[in-house]
Amino acid sequence: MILLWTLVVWLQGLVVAETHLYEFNITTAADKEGKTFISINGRTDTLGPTLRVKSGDQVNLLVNNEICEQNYADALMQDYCSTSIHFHGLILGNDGLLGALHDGVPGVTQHSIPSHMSYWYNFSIPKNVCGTYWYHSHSSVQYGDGLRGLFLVECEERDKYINRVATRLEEVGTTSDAIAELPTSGQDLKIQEEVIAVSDWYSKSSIDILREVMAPNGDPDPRVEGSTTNGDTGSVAFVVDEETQYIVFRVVNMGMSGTNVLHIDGHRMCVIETDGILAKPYMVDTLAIAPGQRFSVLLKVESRDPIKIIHGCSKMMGYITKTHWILRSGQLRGNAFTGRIRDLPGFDVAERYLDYVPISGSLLPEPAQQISLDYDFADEIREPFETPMYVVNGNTMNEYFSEGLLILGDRGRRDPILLEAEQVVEIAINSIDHMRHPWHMHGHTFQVVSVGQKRDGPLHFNDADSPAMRRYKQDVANWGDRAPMTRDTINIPGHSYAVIRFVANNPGYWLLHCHVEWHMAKGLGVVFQEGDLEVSTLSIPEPFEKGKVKQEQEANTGPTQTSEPVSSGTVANTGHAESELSGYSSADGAIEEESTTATSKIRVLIVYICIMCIVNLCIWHYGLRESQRT
Ligand SMILES: *[C@@H]1O[C@H](CO)[C@@H](O)[C@H](O)[C@H]1NC(C)=O
Ligand SMILES: *[C@@H]1O[C@H](CO)[C@@H](O)[C@H](O)[C@H]1NC(C)=O
Ligand SMILES: [Cu+2]
Repeated sequence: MILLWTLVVWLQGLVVAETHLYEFNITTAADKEGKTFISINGRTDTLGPTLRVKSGDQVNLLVNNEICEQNYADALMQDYCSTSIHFHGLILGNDGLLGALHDGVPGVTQHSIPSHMSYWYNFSIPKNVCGTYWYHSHSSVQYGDGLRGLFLVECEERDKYINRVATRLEEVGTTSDAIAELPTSGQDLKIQEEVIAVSDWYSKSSIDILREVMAPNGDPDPRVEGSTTNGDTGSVAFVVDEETQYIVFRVVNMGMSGTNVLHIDGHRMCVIETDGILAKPYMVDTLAIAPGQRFSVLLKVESRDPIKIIHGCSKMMGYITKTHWILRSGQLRGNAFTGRIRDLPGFDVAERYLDYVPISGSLLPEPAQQISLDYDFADEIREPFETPMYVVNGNTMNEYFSEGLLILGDRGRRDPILLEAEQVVEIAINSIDHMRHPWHMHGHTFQVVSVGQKRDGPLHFNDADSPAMRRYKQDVANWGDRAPMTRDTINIPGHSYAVIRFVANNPGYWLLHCHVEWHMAKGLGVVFQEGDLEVSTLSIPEPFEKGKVKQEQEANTGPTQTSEPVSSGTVANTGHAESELSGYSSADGAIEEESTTATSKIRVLIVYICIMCIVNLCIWHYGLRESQRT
């Protein structure tokens, strides 16, 4: 019987795994104000279609690069014309191909996709990956111009967890911060899912701003002039179904710079996810999201009246302030918030690394390798664009990149920083600079062991008596065997540090970089080498000419069927975001082509036959026992 059960479970696994075939036609377009931006599949805003999949699914994404119609002589524009896609936060398994080959970093893991060429990103989502991710170009400053979108991975475990947290909130209310003693299963509650993807906004296109940033005396921090929410520069409304009791918001900062802040008037938010990792429920009044970061928060809808969502997007001095709305059908917006973002209850842009801890796991053991990285804006470094650059331990990120590919053994001017394979590695990222920077790690989520406060200074592991070292030691002792906050992007205060810890068990070449697009262009990051890599040219997917692929595609694609996202159990995905200006609708339908392939249909058929056989077997088995009894 156990054998049969395992078989059924295994077969169910097969049935659920779906193949998603996506195609991105990437072009340039002009918006209403005449600003040039990058459009995916003809969209009219700077947010691409949402890709929504399940853990274990296969994703086959065809990218067609039609960004530039002509050839350009200048280096910045040439760089801007070719492209690549990075799947931010997705730690892909090494199934057939090395997971690193899908990381989408030109010069490191792939050749960039030239004008009028195409490229396949084919990979499967590992079973243990579930949560809120996004995709974006890793070429030039294209993501700010629109080459970005949500990548949402669903799974039953997450839905059940959200339901359990909501059930607990029904019992204990939302006043205490930490919510403990979750029930083993949840009640029947109506939970609606919505997305809040925020970004800063500029009146010029990113490539025009980049020209100014890379000028001989270019400012690395161009002035933020506005913000967008779900691609919209105005106020957004989330329409709540009549019976909805809770909303789970997936919050993503897809911006080029600047922390965003959210506060829901008269309500507290319950944080349950940090960058794809389920977190122990923790109530906050105000949420801060650094560029690249994601959170899921659960909101108990306490009022049937219109509810304000107050949104601040930081600029050099202060915040761009917007009011969005949670409305019942037919309700109108009220008066916008007129106060100051800094005065919101619980306002704090520092990482709450002591509060947002994962639901399981423990502090990784003492590291075998410790690395300190000091970063600063270096006025004297002027290559290769004759402009001041950022340096990390004296090098700019561009120096690690290769004319060929690191993953094929080609080398840049600096060798990548070696990580000890299979060992626990600890990295202190030190801001010598006075500004706050959001750092993102490719290929790993990490434990945030310690984060300094402003002016704690750098952490050097050989300097036993610095303020940073004292805080770090205290934090390590405090964790004991509890797991620290785990994520892939972290905000580091000026004149301070963060210490991250992970196991170097994912072979590849991985970037660790500031996620401010302008700072990345100015070299703020490093490249790690992890493991011994033997990748042959044969296993590297190559960009190719489009004409040739079309026939292939027709041959491989079975009957096309647009699959509606299956609403899974307790969390209904209704996607009601509606907007004042451009009628934004949740982008699930925007994907042009999503189909199960013919082969997977055959597989489903086989599985169906198998299940019927098993059912028959069970009936026969049961019948036999019954007849023996009588
Ligand atoms: C990716 O998948 C598509 C079809 O789904 C196939 O035509 C193509 O050859 C695959 N490419 C790579 C590099 O795996
Ligand atoms: C992309 O462009 C090709 C060629 O124009 C077209 O056949 C295809 O349907 C387009 N795909 C999408 C998703 O818009
Ligand atoms: Cu990234």
